[in-house]
Amino acid sequence: MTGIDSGAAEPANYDESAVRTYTLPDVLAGPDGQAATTAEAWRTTARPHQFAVLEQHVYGRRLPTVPVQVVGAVDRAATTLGDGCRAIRLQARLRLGDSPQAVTTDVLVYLPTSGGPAPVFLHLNFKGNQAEHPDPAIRMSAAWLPDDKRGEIVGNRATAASRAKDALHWPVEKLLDRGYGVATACYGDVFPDRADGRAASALAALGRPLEGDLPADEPGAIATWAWQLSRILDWLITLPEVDASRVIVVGHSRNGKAAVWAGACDERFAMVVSNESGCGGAALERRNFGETIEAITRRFPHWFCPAFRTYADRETDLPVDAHVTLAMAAPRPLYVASASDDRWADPKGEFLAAVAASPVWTLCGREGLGTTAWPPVDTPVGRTIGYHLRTGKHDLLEWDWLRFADHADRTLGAGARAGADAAFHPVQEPLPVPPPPGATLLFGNGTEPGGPQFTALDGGTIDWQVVDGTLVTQPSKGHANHIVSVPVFRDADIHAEFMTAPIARGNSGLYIHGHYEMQIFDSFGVEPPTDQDEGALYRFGKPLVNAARPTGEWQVYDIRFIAPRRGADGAITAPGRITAWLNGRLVQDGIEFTEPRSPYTPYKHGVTDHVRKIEATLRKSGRGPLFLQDHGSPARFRNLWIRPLEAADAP
Ligand code: GTR
Repeated sequence: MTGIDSGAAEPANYDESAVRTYTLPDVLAGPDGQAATTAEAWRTTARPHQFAVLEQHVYGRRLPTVPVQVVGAVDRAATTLGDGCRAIRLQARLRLGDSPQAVTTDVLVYLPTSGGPAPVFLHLNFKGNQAEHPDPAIRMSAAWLPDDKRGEIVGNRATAASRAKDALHWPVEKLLDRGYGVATACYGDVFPDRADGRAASALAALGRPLEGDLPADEPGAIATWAWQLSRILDWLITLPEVDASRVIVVGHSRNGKAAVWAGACDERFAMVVSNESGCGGAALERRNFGETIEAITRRFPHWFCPAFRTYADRETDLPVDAHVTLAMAAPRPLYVASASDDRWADPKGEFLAAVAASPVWTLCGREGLGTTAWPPVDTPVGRTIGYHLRTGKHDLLEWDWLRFADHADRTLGAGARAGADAAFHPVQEPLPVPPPPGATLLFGNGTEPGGPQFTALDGGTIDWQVVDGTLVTQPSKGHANHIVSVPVFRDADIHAEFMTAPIARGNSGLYIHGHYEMQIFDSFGVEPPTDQDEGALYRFGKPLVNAARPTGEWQVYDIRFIAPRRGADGAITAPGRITAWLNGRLVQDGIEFTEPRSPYTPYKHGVTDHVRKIEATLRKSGRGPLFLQDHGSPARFRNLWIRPLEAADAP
């Protein structure tokens, strides 16, 4: 799905050094030009003002709500998709409005069969629902579609040859497996994507002017597609299986422009995803890189409001820019995705718009993108705004979707993998990070009056040395000279700063409760990292990304540890869960675990009476200490602290 016409044949500037210097309009400015300084002022004054400017100069006026009715009955069936994935499939034809000219749109939905109401990803497609998935029961689209040369769309209608042709771009089974529902409809249902498409569009039934000189702020196709997304939402949120507070709007390319505008017009969308929406979407217009206002309004005169065209070759006069469009999503989660070869969409301009939108999130008390450095390829970054630059061309692929799901897991606490710790976003720089209130310091820099809050495995004094304010592992032959914290805890946030040594591959680890090891290992540059590399929950889960730094550099773990719960008979009744950040990157996202798997636990090696006592306490109370592992390498530690999550464990 490279869109219908990638624009690659058009001449464009692709020279970064030829990008003009520019000043962006102040996204926080209200009607009097004064910047909002509170979240309240943003909401009540600056946002409505900036929204109106976007309506007036880019997308046209927001289209009105109309009643939505299901035509006939909803076709509902339990089905089995690829990989034996079970799903509920819904197909419904929705009539948008009650005028005789009202258009209809055909919506296809798959919902997971387990769990409560599901969060749902909604996107518009380019070739009809039947192109989106191999399920033979999907109804053929009746929409007007641009002909293609592959015989899939002939005479402006989809043919059977189009079935499943876009399935690579919609990983339904993978998303269902992650606990998300998915919904789609064809953009052609409400506005045929051609210069004279207006007359046959939904705008006729909405009483809009169809030809001649249109008002400067008259909405076009993008506004109409955004309106279609909202009307589908009207229906989706009536379904008991849909979590109405967690519908995520996604769009690719021109449909990405529609998705960001839908998110701006309709704050019921819980999260907004722009996939390579480029010019007129997420990319800054002021950067003359790739597609321009001149090119887009000449090739697609029907997409924007007429006023937008007047900014061709004078982008710097536009009173807004793409950062303002993106900021309309605030304070909700936003995700901006680019692709490295998609120069026409200006990947860097998409990133910079997300950077420039971030102050709105800050004002609203959330962190925006959290970085100003354009990340390397295939390295997702961000906080409430997420961003990635996928390797490859203009496209929407499974990898992109799974990153959107990661972002939704994290920011909305949605999906099967999200837990109560979705909001765990520890500060990891600059180092050292001081212990927060309520934390117990186990070792700071060696000057603490009580000394390190650790004992040797026999309960006696540790033989690990304090050198230059760091606690240095004293390796032993049997790799069992671990040390164990005096304080015990059940659920806790654990912070550890460490440096690996160039011996025995820097092997060490944080053994939580002596059973679950967050790995410390020289894994810098290892791709792909395994469940034995740094960032792994040893033998349970590899890290989501390799965030390891080289040996000799300080690194930092922040771990939210939720201990497994056990019944009276000792059997696990609820799994444990870990969310962990390593060096500013999320490496474990609510991973669940049950019985310990490591053969190296201190309950098996170097067992002493003291260790046996610890094990007995753990069995009885669910509370245990933190062990620092000796694995033959003189790893260094500093600034180790634990913040119990339960009042009973508070210092
Ligand atoms: C291109 C257009 C882009 C983008 C793309 C698509 O021709 O110039 O703005 O929208 O189409 O939709 O694939």
